Amino acid sequence: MPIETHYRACNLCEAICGLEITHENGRVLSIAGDAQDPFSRGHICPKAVGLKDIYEDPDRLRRPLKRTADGWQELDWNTALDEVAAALRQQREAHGPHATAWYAGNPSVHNSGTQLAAPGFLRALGSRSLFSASSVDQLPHHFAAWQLYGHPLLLPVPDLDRTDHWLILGGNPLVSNGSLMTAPDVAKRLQAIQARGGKVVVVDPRRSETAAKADTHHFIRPGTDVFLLLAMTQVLFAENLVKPGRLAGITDGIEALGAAVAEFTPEHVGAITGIAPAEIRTLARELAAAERGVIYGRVGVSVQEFGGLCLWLINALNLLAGHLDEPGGYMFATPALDVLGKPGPYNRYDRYRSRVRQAPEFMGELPVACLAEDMLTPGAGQLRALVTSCGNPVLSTPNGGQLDAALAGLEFMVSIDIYLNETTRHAHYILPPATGLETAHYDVSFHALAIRNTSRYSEPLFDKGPDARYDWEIFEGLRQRLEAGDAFDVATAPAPENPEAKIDLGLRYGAYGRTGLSLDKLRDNPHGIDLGELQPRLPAALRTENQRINIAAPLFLADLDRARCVLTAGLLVSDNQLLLISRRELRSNNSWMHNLPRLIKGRNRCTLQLNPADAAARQLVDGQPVRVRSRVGSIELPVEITPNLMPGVVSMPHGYGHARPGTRLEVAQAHAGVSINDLTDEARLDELTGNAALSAVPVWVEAADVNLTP
Ligand SMILES: Nc1nc2c(c(=O)[nH]1)N[C@H]1C(S)=C(S)[C@@H](COP(=O)(O)OP(=O)(O)OC[C@H]3O[C@@H](n4cnc5c(=O)[nH]c(N)nc54)[C@H](O)[C@@H]3O)O[C@H]1N2
Ligand SMILES: Nc1nc2c(c(=O)[nH]1)N[C@H]1C(S)=C(S)[C@@H](COP(=O)(O)OP(=O)(O)OC[C@H]3O[C@@H](n4cnc5c(=O)[nH]c(N)nc54)[C@H](O)[C@@H]3O)O[C@H]1N2
Ligand code: SF4
Ligand SMILES: [Mo]
Repeated sequence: MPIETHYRACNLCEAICGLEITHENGRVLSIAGDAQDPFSRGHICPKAVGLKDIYEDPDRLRRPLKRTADGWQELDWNTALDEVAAALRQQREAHGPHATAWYAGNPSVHNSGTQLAAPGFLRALGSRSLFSASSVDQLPHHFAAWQLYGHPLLLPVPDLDRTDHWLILGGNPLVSNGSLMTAPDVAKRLQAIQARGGKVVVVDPRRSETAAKADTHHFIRPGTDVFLLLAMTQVLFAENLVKPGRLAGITDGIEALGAAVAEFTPEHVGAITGIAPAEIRTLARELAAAERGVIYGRVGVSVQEFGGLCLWLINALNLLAGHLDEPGGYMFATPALDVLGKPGPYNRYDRYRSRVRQAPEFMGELPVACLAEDMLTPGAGQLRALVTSCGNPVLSTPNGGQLDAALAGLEFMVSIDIYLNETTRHAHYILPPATGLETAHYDVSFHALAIRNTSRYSEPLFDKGPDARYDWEIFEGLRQRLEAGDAFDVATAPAPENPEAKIDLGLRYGAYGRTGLSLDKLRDNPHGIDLGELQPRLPAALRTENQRINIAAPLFLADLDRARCVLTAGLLVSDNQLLLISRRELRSNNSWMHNLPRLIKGRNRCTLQLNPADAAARQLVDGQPVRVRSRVGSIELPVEITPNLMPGVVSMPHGYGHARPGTRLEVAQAHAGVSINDLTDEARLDELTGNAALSAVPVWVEAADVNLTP
């Protein structure tokens, strides 16, 4: 066969870059950026080659596995689906539907098959014990969108290509490639802001890769962004800089907001944040003065105790400064495929609570920080079984060690996953779907979060082969069996429905349906279709009952009391403790791409970064192994001394900690590192939204008395 070229979107992160892949006889020869993709314009990052490496990884699972006394046994698909469905039904009969929990991880939103087919399975499962990576990531964003705009998925994004002032809190897009902001080649877009005379400002306890390229960087003490944001809001009111423009007519509560923030002057919050009052004033004034400006916050301000308040205030500041729904500001995409669903009021909040801690449900899910305790605490309603899909919560959720132990005690667990890893090793069955290059893909979520309206569909590159199942076939297979019970007969059951039909229908009835957009049209345009720059969408897009924005929503105002208490009492950190934060790295993706030799090779990146002053105070030298302890655990890793960390703050990557028995990850085991989430504390939660407070964990750091192998 001759060398052929295939075009598809990379589904490894939110940037959705177009790829040009050459291949011959079922082997990938090269992966490059697709220069003809109108959105990504040829950009890729080092992770893109991971698609070839995942496809070829000898450790990737291809057939269902069942745990037996003699180890893992391969099963054929029908037997595996029959046995799993029977076990799930048995659990339901024995303990009721809610005793079986579900955890969906991050790649769920990067897989249209999973995204579209999992809901049907969950309806058949009937459990409300649903958990996901959203509660270690972005619930505050959804919460603010729901409170202000009426729907949790109505998320504004920075209009990067037209802004002249970009203020970033707790995001490192030059490494993450952007999040809740789909913007391929963010580095070039950032440079373009500077080239047209604009300014980029970063607020981060670490001088991140993005901060290094910004015009200004401010260190902030982790977890205190809420105070900075309150003070910036106070400055806008105090200095008469509030100018919501055309949105004034549809916004309620502006006065009430001014009254609520009045006490939070820059002088009042300066000490706790570590940012001088004059600098706080400048941050507020510059945002207000910018003709086209935007303040944007991401993981760093979302995974903290006041994540909900932070995201509220980020939205509020954009509105007050006249940047909401304005070109160059904070805008809403108009996706080709609508993700909001049925019109009508959104009421998925506090309809039920987590079992032990009584944390409220939001968006139909409970905080994953509560998952382990709801499994471990005996009594009525105890969680006995778990289904995971696309997730590795042992490494990705707070106090992963506790969850690790809880999973070992479950009566039944099944994982839909491509690896036998730290989490799935506890499963009784693993069902591995075809993945990546073997699948068709449409970015259901990320076109809706993109800084430009675009649409792109990817065909599978390789045939998955007769022995593999797509993720949607697995979900549909389980759904049918749960619904039919003993009456299920594989010979007569209808073939699982390919969710692609839903995409086609959505496109035809969507915002661009009239212009002829359909799946066929996307098939004819393999580089994707540009649908133009972002358009103002308010008030029509609002989903609030009265079609107005209440910028002083009562849930936020009430939550201010928690912030007031902390401001009065100060942070609960002793003199010899440091505050732990996380970092991401370019050649890795959360916990699951460490088994790919090309990406993991090189120096050990699982290090504890700390400031020279903090190192000197502890008499530590670069590279020395240290022990890091928190309320919940203790780990050891080498120290990396760098002025890029704010004094009093330490940083390490998440997603490591692969040295656990019973996994099938040969490469990752050799680069095991340790898990930051063996230190993060499940008790630390943003009580408003249920998001885990992974940032600003108080820890003790001291020299380790044993040598670590590098
Ligand atoms: N301390 C700390 N913890 C964090 C973070 C942090 O910054 N600091 N970040 C948080 C964030 S933002 C996130 S999103 C979470 C991520 O948390 P998780 O989603 O729980 O973890 P991942 O590492 O993304 O694990 C992905 C899993 O999906 C599997 N997988 C990959 N591709 C496929 C596929 O096509 N199909 C199926 N079925 N499975 C697949 C992988 O094998 C792996 O088991 O971690 C969070 N945890
Ligand atoms: N290469 C790579 N890309 C990825 C991922 C990956 O693992 N690797 N993960 C993907 C996922 S799931 C996500 S959600 C996105 C995340 O995308 P981003 O949010 O852009 O990524 P992070 O690197 O987590 O950036 C968080 C920043 O917040 C800072 N920070 C920590 N605590 C605080 C705080 O209290 N206040 C402030 N102001 N800043 C703080 C950290 O120092 C860090 O620079 O990245 C995605 N892209
Ligand atoms: S930036 Fe994200 S989407 Fe683009 S190539 Fe890298 S991993 Fe893929
Ligand atoms: Mo994430």
